[in-house]
Amino acid sequence: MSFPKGFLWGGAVAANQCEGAYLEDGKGLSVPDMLLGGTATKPRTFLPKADPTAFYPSHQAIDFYHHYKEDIKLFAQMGWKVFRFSINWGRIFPNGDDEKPNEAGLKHYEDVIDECLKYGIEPLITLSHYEIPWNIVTKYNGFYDRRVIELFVKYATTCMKRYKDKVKYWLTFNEINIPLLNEDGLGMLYGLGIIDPDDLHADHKIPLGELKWNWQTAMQALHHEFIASAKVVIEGHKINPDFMIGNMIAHIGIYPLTPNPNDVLECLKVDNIRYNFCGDVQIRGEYPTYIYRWMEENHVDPSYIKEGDQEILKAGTVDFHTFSYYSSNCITVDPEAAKAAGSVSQGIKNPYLSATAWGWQNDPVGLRYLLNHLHDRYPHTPLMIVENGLGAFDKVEEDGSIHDDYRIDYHRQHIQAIHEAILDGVPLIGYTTWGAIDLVSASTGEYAKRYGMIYVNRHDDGSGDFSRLKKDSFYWYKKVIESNGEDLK
Ligand code: BGP
Repeated sequence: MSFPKGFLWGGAVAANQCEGAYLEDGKGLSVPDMLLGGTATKPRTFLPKADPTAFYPSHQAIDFYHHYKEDIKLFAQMGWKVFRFSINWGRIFPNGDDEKPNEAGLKHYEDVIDECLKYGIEPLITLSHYEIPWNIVTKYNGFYDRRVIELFVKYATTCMKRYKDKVKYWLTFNEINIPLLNEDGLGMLYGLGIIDPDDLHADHKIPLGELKWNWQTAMQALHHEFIASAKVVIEGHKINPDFMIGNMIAHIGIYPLTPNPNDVLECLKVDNIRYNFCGDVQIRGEYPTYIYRWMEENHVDPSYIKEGDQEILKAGTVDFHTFSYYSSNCITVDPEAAKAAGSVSQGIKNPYLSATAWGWQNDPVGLRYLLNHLHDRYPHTPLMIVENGLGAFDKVEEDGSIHDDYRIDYHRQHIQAIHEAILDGVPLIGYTTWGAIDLVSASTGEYAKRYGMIYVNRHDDGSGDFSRLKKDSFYWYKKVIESNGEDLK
């Protein structure tokens, strides 16, 4: 048995990481526009007031805004069946709460969609990929404020009505669980639009009142995103009953560091809170029982759950479940053992795996495990991997070739693992590689961490003419798609 007929092969990007043109055609500022670039060892920094003299890689990104025709043509050459991209909320409603949408923004995405359709590429649109309008952050404290639910629903349904005959696949919030797993708190800002009060400068005060960055704040805002997402599912199906509307979860595989039953139990708890909770709400349509004890232990008062919310969650369950997967790490209750094992990005090192320069451990077997786990948990929900890729430094040879065999190996191993999961009986409908074209990294804000199968000549010192080059992985992925996953050589 091979990959199913009609399997959705393709690639994924996010508007804020590729478009650039950050103030063009009426677009308003959004969260990533306020973040300076970092490096593998120096995190991205947040400036609550944009500094005109500083270099923000995402302001130009790879200038996809003006290169989309050329780029989609390259995607078509690879044989893509689907292209996942996000609409930047601030291009449609520059302040997030404007009365009328910005026609130039709507028209721009319509052109991008038409360009995909011209080549028979199915658009898969993420409605919110860390692109909350800045005005929503400063005026409302992001999704902490219940009024933002309706603002998001208005934005989402405006897009859905406009593109209803052209776009079938939609995702509401990218990596909705990100506030639950980012220890540095960036997930609060990216995912929920809430600024750390410590980051507030005197000249940019926000009426935060007593609001703090804590679980109470995060869980309330997250609840509002659940309601917003469910409402968009309900309204979306009225706009076009054939829409497939999905959720999106960030999955990092986790294992107990040792067979100590306490490590195993801790791993289960972490898995539930960080990774299962959001999917359980969005797929089963209700809060899982385990969350109530955790909320109590973490001083979360659920009084933000209002009458009628349960019904909305039940009626607004998603049609398919999508997720990102890059790496895995370990969990232990023993701080000494953790120290001895060493740490990697967002967790404890697994001695059986190797890691990239950014500390992301490569674990294809973990992907097969996860696919089986998700299918067991949600047996009636189709699954799709909408992000998987390798961030690496690439070298351009004198003749313009780029030999990224490490990236080919990464994707080969993961596609093999996916194939095994399909043989295990997992109903997977598609796979979009992350990046597919180089772009600005979400966590570090740099160009140097490249994911693409298409190279973009643009660098962290602001140099580069944005020209595109095909990497070896470009030709490899084309073969994979042509053979529907048979030819992985
Ligand atoms: C996911 C995000 C993407 C993307 C990717 C890679 O969390 O949804 O936007 O960027 O991770 O992460 P990074 O760019 O930090 O390497």
